[in-house]
Formats: sequence, structure tokens, C-alpha cells
Amino acid sequence: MPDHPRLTRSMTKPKPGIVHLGPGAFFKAFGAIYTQDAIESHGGDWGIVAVSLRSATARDQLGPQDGVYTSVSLGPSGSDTKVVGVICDVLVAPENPDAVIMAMADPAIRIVSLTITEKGYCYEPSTGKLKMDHPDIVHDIAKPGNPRSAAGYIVAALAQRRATGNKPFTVLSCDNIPANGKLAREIVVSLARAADSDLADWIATDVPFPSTMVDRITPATTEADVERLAASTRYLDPACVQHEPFRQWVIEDDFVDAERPRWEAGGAQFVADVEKHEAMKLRCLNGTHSALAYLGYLAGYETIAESVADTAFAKFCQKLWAEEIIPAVSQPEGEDLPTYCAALLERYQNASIRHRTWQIAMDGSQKLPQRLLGTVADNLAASRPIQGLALAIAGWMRYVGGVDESGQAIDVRDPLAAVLREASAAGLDPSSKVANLLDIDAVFDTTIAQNPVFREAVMSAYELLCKKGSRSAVEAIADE
Ligand code: CS2
Repeated sequence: MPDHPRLTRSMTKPKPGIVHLGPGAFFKAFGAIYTQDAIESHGGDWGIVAVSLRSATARDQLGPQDGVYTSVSLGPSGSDTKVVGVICDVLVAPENPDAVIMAMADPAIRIVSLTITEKGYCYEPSTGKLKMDHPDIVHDIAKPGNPRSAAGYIVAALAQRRATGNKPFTVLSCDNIPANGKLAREIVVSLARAADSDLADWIATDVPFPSTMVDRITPATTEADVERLAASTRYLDPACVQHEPFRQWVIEDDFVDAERPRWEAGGAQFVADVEKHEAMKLRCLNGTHSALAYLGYLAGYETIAESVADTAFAKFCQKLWAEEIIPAVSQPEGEDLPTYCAALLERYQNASIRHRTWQIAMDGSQKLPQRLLGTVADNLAASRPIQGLALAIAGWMRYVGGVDESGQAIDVRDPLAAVLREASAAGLDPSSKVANLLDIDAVFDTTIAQNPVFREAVMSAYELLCKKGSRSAVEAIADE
């Protein structure tokens, strides 16, 4: 790559009002841009202190650029770039936990937002409860002043604010989990209760945890993306993000003293109850995304766009939506489900977005319940079909077995990867592999795992996958 100079800040730096935990690509492509739009149109001290809970990558990339970066919106025919300057500081929590707690305890901070992914909540996906035996939680209970988990930092900072007589901040979860605000409250209050029940009560009553539905397809940035941007802009920006033009943010309007950026300037919708929007998005979008990730990967497709360019996969998604997903979603006000799903297929077909099936396949044990299993449970209760969903789940089972259809190893990234691989390997035939995986109660609650219709559907889908391969199995179900 030619020697281009680094991107530098040309806009003024806003004063901090938000601490954000988890400044990965999605946050930079989403919450940060909404916040910039809000400041541009309504002003306000809403600069963002970005905090990485694990790696130093964000700081190493953003630090030399004074927090600014480029967002590249990739439409099917053409792109649009914008420089984002709302990040005013970047901290790496393990390097200096005190600095993070101090930043969060500063009364100027009115919101702590989160994009920490499902596993960052340290919860049991099948029950929605904090895992008290999770290593980070065990650590945070023993050393509350030197936390590791997001919940640990929130509890430590809220404890300080309470002790100094300051107002709490609003905790704003922006992860793809149903009732994400309720889950955030559950884990934070449970952790606080382990040390101090008065603090836990104060958090439970005084801290708002609004739920949100977030949506923008944002693949991980690659070196090729950085090079392409440098070739057109003549500056180097390793912190750049690529995303689709579409974005949707639905937020429960529940903030401490109603203090928040005017995110509606960028089109955010404020509603009293966000649950229907979340269920629609998680089941319609993330459900088919995961289905395409496992089945597409097994069929040899590298990206979502490549998968749905195959008409068998596009038809499979359409059938899933029409027959199995839409009937299990109640339509939120202002949406039309068939139109919403037709638009999803167009979004997936955007070939400028190289969203890897392998990336979406990550952390399936944390994603399956809210993306696929809830829909299955509702369909079973209403005697509706589950064949397509069963094929998606069987695809996940094949994938986590760790060997692809040509005998190559799959790099399975999942907090339960070892458990899943062992469960699969311990089964000597397809049905015992499926049975072993269904026994993993962190993923499958017993009602669903013991349901004979479900068991039979997943077993026959798994056999179909083994016999025909993913592409033909998808085609067979799509054509039925
Ligand atoms: C994807 C999501 O990686 C994944 O699991 O399904 O990140 C998806 O792209 C976003 O939720 C879209 O809003």
C-alpha cells in the first residue's frame, strides 16, 4: 500500500456525555453515526468515550487519528463516505480499570451504552439469568473494584455515583437480544446483589434500562477495505467501517431525566414498547442470517450475498419467512411483515457487502435461542410447520461438529465450541449426534429438547444434510 498519511481530525471534539462499552465495527457504523447526526442537528454535549473491555485494537486504530474514522456506506451501485468525529477518547479497560470506572462515574456522563455481543452479558441464553459461575462474574464478585465484565464496570461506577450522591446514568443495551434492556437490568442487578443488596435495590428502582432494536448490516473491516478506501481518499484509516445504507433503531424512551441525544434526527424511532420490533428483527433477519450462515458455509459460500445469489437459498429464505417465521411474529405498528422480509432479501443480495457466513456463524450457542428456537417453540404450540427452521438448526449442528462437507476443519468460534464438538463427536451416528447436542441445556431448554416433533424434524434434517449435502438439502426443502 502506498504511504498515505493518517486521517486527522478536522471537526471540533464534542464534550463527553456517553460512555460506550464495545466500540467494534457495529457501534462505529451505527450508534456513533446516529449520535453525530443528533449533534449536527441539535447540538449537545454527547461526545463518546469508547471503552474496549478486552483488546487494544480500537485504541490502537483510533488513537493516532484522535478518535475520527470513516464510515463507508456500500449500496448495490455506489458508495458514500462520511468522517465521524464523535468519539472523544478511547480507553482499554484491562490496562486501567480505574480510569474506566472514573469516566463512567463522572456526572457529565448520562448514558452508558453497550454493544458487547451476546456473550458479553455472561448469561445463560436458555434461561436469561446471569451465570454466577462464569469466570468473569466469579472474578467481579471477588474483586468489585477491579472488574472484567461489562456488568462489573456498570455496578462499580453506579456504586460510586450513589456514594457521592450523584444521579445514575441510563444503561442502553444495543445488542441483538430480545428485551435487551431487561436482560441488562437482570445481569447488573444480580451482580450488584451478590455484594450489596441496598445498591441492587437502588439500581433496580432508579436506573433505566431501555430496550432497543438495532439494525444495520456491518461486516468486519478487512485490510482490503482499508486499502480500497486509501486508494480513493488518499489517507490511511485502519479504523474505517463498511456498512449497508439501511439502518433502523427503535428505542424505548426511558432515560434519566429524559436526557439523551436527539437521535430522531437520524431517524431513530422512540416507542413505549420495543418488544414487537425486536422480535420481528431477530426472527426475520437474524434467524435467516444464521440459517444462511450455517447452510451457506457448508455449501461452500463465503458470503451472505453469494448464498442468496443461489436461487435455492433465496427461495429457502422466502419459504422460511412465509411459512414458518411471519406466522410466529406479531406485526409491530408501522411495519408490514411481507414487505419487511422482501426488503431483507434485497439487503442480503447487496453484493457490495461482503458479510462472511463464517462471521455470522460465530457464537451460535448464544444466538440460536432468540433467532430460531423461540420461533420453533411458537410453531410447535400452534401446530405450524418447522421443517425449514429444523434444517437451519441441523446446519448449525453440522457446523459445530467442526468438519465441513469436503472433510476440512471448520474454525468454530463459540464460547461452547469444545463442548459442542465433543457432544457431536461422542455420537456415533447422525441421530445420536443430534441427541447429544439437544442435551446441551445452555442452548435448548428441556421443553423444546424433549418435544418429539422437534427431535424428529431436526434428526431427519440432519440426515438429509449428511446424505445430500447442504445445497441439495436446501433446494429440497425450498421446492417442497
Ligand atoms: C448478524 C448480525 O453477525 C450476526 O450474527 O446476524 O450482526 C446482523 O448483521 C445485524 O444484526 C444486522 O442488523
